[in-house]
Amino acid sequence: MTAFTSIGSLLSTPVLEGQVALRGWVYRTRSSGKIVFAVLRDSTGIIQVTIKKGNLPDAQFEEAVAASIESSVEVTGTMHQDGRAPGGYEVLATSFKVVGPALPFPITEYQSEELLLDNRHLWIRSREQTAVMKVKATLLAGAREWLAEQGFTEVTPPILTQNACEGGVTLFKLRYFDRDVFLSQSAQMYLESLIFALEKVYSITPSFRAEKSRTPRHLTEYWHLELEEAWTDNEGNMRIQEELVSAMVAKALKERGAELELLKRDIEPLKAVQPPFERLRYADMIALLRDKGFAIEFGADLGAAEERAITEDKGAPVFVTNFPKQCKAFYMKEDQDDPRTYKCADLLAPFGFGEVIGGSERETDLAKLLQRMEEQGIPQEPYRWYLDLRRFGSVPHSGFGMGVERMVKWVCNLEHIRDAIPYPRTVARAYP
Ligand code: NSS
Repeated sequence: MTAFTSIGSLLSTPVLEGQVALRGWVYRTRSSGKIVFAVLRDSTGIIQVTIKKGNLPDAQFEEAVAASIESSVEVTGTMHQDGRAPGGYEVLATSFKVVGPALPFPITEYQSEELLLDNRHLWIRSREQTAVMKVKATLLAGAREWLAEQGFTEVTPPILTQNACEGGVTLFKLRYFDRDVFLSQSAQMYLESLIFALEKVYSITPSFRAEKSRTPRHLTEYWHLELEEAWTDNEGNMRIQEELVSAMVAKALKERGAELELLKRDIEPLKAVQPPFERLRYADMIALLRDKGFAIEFGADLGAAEERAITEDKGAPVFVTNFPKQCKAFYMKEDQDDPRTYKCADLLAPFGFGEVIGGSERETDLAKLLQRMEEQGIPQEPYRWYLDLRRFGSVPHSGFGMGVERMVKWVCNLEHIRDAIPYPRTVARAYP
C-alpha cells in the first residue's frame, strides 16, 4: 500500500529526499511537447506536478497529457524547490495514474452566478468554497469548545413542531400524516423547557423561514446556534454572547489564517473583536439614525439600511437593546423601567454586516404571556406545554439565537449569505 501525503503537509514540511506519493484532482494543466505541468488540488492545498516524458512509462505520460481538469489522479515523484510554482515546490513525477477521468468541467473562469448555483455540487470544490467551509467548521468548533468549558450541555430539539416561535408569516407548513406541522423556526421554546433539567443548554440545528425577501442575508434554511440559561437576566445573556462570539472569532484567527488570506479577508478588524461590546438602547439609536437623515420613528423595526448606518463606523459588534414591544415576539420580558420595551438585544456585526444574534430575557409572568397571546390572536392550544413551564417552578432565564451563516458571512467578509452554506436554499432555489 502506498502511503499518500497531503499537499498541505508536503508544503509545510517538504520531503526533499526519496519519493512522495500524493493524490487529488487536476486543478490546472498545460502541456507542451514532452512536458506537462499539472497543478493538483486536495482538501489541504495545491501543488505543481511536472510530468516529463522519459521519467515515467510512455503510456503514463500520455495519460497525463490527456488528464482533464477535475480528473482524480495518483502521483509519485520527487519533490524540489521551484520559486515559480505555487507554494514554492514542485513534484517531478515518476508515476501518474488517472483514477477517475473528468468530462469537460462546466465551470470555467468567468461564469454567471446562475450557472455556478446550478452547478453548486461541482462549484463547492472551488478553493474559496473550501476555505469558507473550513472557517465555518472552525467557528462551530470554537463555539462548542467554549460552551463546554462554560458548562453548557448540547441538546437535540425537534425540527417538526406544532407551534410557531417567531410568528406565522415565515412558517413552512407540511402535511404530517393526518394533521399539519411546521418546520422549526427556532428551538427556543424547547430549550426553555430543557433548562429545568440542565440549566445551561444549547443546540445547533437547521431553522426554517419562509422568507420571501431576496436579500444577501436571508436563507430559507439556515443553521441556528441557540442557547438558553436559567437564572440569567438580559445583561448576563449579553455577556455570554460577547464572550462566545469573541471566542469563535479568536479560534478562526488562530487556526484559519491561510483560509482567511485566500478569501482576502483583512484580519485586523477581527482582532478588535473582544468583550465587552458596546450597548446602545433602541431609543438612542433612533435619535442617532434621525441625525443621519433617516425618517424613522420609535416603534419601527430595523431594516438592512438602518443596521448598516449604525454599524458602518463601528469596529466591533454592537448590541441594540430595549426594542419596542411591537417589533418583537410575545415571549420577551417586559422592562419594568421602560414598559414600552422588552429586555432584549440584537447583536449587530460591524462595518454594515448587521444582525447576527437575536436574544432576550424571557417573560415568566403567565398572565402577561396570556394577555399578549390574546392581543396578537395567537391560539393557546399549540403552546399549552410552553405555558406549563411558567406553572411548574419557573425561574428567570434568558437566551438567544445566532445565525451561523450570518457569522460566517461576516467573518469571511462574503457579499452574499448563500456562499456561507454549501447548498443554499432561497425563494428562488432548492436545487441541487
Ligand atoms: O428570529 S431571530 O432573531 N430570533 C429567534 O429565532 C429566537 N427565537 C432565537 C432564540 O432566542 N433562541 O433569529 C435569530 C438569528 C438572527 O439574529 C439571524 O442571525 C438568524 O437567526 N436568522 C437568519 N439567518 C439566515 N436567514 C434567515 N432567514 C434568518 N432569520 C434569522
